[in-house]
Amino acid sequence: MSDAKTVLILGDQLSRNLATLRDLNPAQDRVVMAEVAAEASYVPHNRHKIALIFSAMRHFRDALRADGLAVTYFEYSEGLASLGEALDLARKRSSITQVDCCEPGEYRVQEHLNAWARQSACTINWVEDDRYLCSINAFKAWASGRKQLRMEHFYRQMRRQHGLLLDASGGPEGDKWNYDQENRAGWRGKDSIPQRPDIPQDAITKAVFAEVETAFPDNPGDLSQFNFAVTAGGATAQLDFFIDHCLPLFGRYQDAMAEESPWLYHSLISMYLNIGLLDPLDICQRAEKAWREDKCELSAAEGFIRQILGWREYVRGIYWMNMPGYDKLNELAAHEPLPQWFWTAETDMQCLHKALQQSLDLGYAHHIQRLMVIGNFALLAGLNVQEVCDWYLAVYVDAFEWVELPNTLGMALHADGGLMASKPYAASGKYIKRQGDHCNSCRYKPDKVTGNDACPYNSLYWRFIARHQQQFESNPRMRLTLTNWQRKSADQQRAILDWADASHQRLLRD
Ligand code: FAD
Ligand code: DLZ
Repeated sequence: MSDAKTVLILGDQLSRNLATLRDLNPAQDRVVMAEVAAEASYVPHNRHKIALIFSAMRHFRDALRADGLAVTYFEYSEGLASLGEALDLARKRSSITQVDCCEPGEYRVQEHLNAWARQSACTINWVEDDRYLCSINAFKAWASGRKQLRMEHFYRQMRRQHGLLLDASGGPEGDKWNYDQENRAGWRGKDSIPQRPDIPQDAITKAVFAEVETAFPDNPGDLSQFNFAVTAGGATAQLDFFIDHCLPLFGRYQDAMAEESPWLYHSLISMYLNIGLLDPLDICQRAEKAWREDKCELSAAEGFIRQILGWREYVRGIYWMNMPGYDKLNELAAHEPLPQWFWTAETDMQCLHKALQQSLDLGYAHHIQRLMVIGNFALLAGLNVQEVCDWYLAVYVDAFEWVELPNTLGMALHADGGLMASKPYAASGKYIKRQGDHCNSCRYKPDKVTGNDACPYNSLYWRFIARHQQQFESNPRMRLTLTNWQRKSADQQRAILDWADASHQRLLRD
C-alpha cells in the first residue's frame, strides 16, 4: 500500500476533476478544507464573495464525502487564523509529512504555505492546475524571445491548439480570427434584456448568510440580493441560460452600458469559472456548438470564446510570469488617495455612480464598467495604483489576484508600462455617451469640456494626456491623441487644464 495522501483544497479549487483529487484512495487519503480569517480578511471582501465561497466550499465538502472521501473541514466559526493553522490541526489528528495542493491563484497564498511548510518540516507538493488551458510554463515558453506580447497572437495559437472555431483546413471559421469590430454597439434601448432566473438558496447558503452578516458587518455587499449558484450543477444551469438567451446578442452589446441593467447580455459566469464550478474548455465548446447549430452568429461565439480562451488565459500567464514584483509597478507614478466615495458610490457622475453602486451591492460589474468607467476614472485622476487594485480585489465576487491584477494594474491603470495593453485605455465622456445611455440622466454634459455642467471625464482626459506627453511620445498608437492636444492653442490648453485641476481637487475631496 502506498503512503496515505493529504490534499489541501483551496476556496477557488472546487472542481471534482481537480488534479489533486484524481486517483485518491478513500480508504486512506484525506482532504483538508478550511474557512480561515486570513483568507476572508486580507482585503474587505464583498459579502457576496465570502458567502459564495463558503457556501460553495461546504457544498463541495458534502459532495466529496458523498463520494466516500474523508474530509477534514473547518468552518469559519471555529476561529482558525490561517491555512497553516488548519494544516497544523490536521497534523494533530494524523501524521502528515507531505501536503498535495494544486497551484494557488495568488502568489501570497503560495508564499504563506511555503513558509508554513518550512517551519513545520513538512513538504508542499505543488501540483500543476490543469483546469487552465495554458499552463504557467507553456505561457512562459510562448512568451520567451518575443519582443512584445500581444493577446491576439496568443489567442490564435490557443484556437489552433484546442481546435476551436476552425474550418476543415485548420484556418479560422469565417476566414477571420477576430470579430471585435462587429462587437461594439452602444445601448439605445432597442432590444429586450433577458430577465435572469432567481436562484434558490438552500439551508447551507442561508446559514452562511447569517454567519457572514455577523462576522463582516462593515464589508460591502447586500446579501438580500444574492443570486449566485453554489454548486457545479447550479452553475451549469446559469451557463445554459446564458447560451440560450443571451449569447445571440452578447457580441453586439459586449461594449455597451445600460441604465436599466447591470449585466445586459453578459454571461455572469466568471465567479463560477474562477472557483472551479465550470470548466473553460467545456464552456468554449458549448459556445461553438451553439453557433454550429445556428443559435447565434459567428461573431457572438467568437467574441465570447476569445474572452475565455484568450484573455482569461493570457492574464493568468502575465501574472505568473511577472510575480513577484508586478504588484508593485506604478509606471505613471499615480499616488492620489482613493476617494472615500469609492466605498459609498456617492458621486453625481451617473455612469460612475451606477457602476460603483452595483459593484458594491452585487459584487458584479461588466467589463466596460470596470475598464472604461471606474478604471478610466482612476487612470485619469491618477489614483494610487495599489489602493485601486485592492479595491477591485475586495469588491468583485470573481476577484482573485491572478486575474484581478493584470486587468487592473495592467489593462486599466497602465501601471505596467504597456505589458498588458499597447496603449492606455484612457477615454473622454464622448466614449461613455457613445456606448450607453447613462449621460441622458446625468447632470453633466459629455460634449462640454469646461464649465460647471461639463463632464469631468473630458477635462481629466486632457490633463492626463498633457501630464504624460513625454512618456507617450514614443508610442505610435498615441500619436493622434497627442497631435490633437498639441494643436490646441496655449490659451485653450490653459483653460482646460485650469478647469481640470479644479475638478480634480473637488472630486477627490468630496
Ligand atoms: P463576460 O463578459 O460574459 O465574459 C465571459 C468570460 O470571459 C468571463 O466570465 C471571464 O471568465 C472571461 N473574461 C472576459 N474578459 C476577461 C479579462 N479581461 N480577463 C480575464 N477573463 C476575462 N475578471 C475576473 O474574472 N476577475 C477579476 O477580478 C477581474 N477584474 C477585472 C478588473 C478590471 C479593471 C477589468 C477591466 C476587468 C476585470 N476582469 C476580471 C475581467 C472581466 O471584466 C470579467 O471577467 C467579466 O466582467 C466578468 O463578467 P462576465 O462573467 O459576465 O463576463
Ligand atoms: C477568497 C477566499 C475567501 C474569502 N475565503 C477563503 C477561505 O476561507 N479558505 C480558502 O481556502 N480560500 C478562501 N478564499 C480564496 C483564497 O483567498 C485565495 O484566493 C485562493 O486560495 C487562491 O488560490
